[in-house]
Amino acid sequence: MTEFAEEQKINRKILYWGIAGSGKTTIIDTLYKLTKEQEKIKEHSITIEPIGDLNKIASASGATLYFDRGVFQSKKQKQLYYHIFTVAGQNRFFPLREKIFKGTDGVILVIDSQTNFFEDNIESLKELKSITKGKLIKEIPLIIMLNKQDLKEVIGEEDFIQVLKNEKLWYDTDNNLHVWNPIIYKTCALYDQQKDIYRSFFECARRTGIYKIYGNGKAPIDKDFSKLSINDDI
Ligand SMILES: Nc1nc2c(ncn2[C@@H]2O[C@H](COP(=O)(O)OP(=O)(O)O)[C@@H](O)[C@H]2O)c(=O)[nH]1
Ligand SMILES: [Mg+2]
Repeated sequence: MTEFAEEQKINRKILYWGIAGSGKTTIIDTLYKLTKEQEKIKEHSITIEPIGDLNKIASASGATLYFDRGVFQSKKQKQLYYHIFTVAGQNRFFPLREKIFKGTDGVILVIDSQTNFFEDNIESLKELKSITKGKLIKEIPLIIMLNKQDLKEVIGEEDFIQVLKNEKLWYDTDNNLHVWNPIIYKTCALYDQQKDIYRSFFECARRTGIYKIYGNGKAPIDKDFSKLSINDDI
């Protein structure tokens, strides 16, 4: 019986990637609180709930040591679980990031929007690109959070689209992958001022579902699925 139930489980892995201090741990803390409390966020009803507590391994300074991990269950499809990880952003943790990346179905890139971190963010994106070996967007949906938008001197959406274009992660309208261009959210992760924390997770989760169900693990391009609501699936 238990075994049967086990077999039915669908697991999806979503990874928050970005430089140290960009806000990844804060984001999953806020996501955890929002989904635990099941508050209504503007137009959204929450479709996941946390299972157990978050696992966070931090150094004395509060920086993530190794990674953070949380498990969330879909409320509509009880057999569907999201395993959410964050990486430790410091350079020395590169081998660990490579390991944690394995099996990832969707990536949320967390940008520290403060202008003085512009180059560091690009380096982090380049590292992600090298680990994913050409699979970003094509096989692994990518969502961008321009985080810390509550601060002054922050980069805007257009600045980051240019970065994505330079990295060949932004398709023109004549390419049928363009519907899967990364969605860019301007976020704040701090719980009391949170902005688009659930929404950015939701869109990544939705895209991982669409890639699996309609694209056989790839971005479906024969039909425009990008606006398709798979609310029932997440
Ligand atoms: N002002 C502001 N601070 C943030 C935001 N997100 C995270 N922080 C702060 O940035 C610092 C680093 O955040 P943390 O989540 O530990 O970053 P991580 O290394 O990516 O996990 C902490 O002091 C957070 O409170 C945000 O959206 N706005
Ligand atoms: Mg952290």
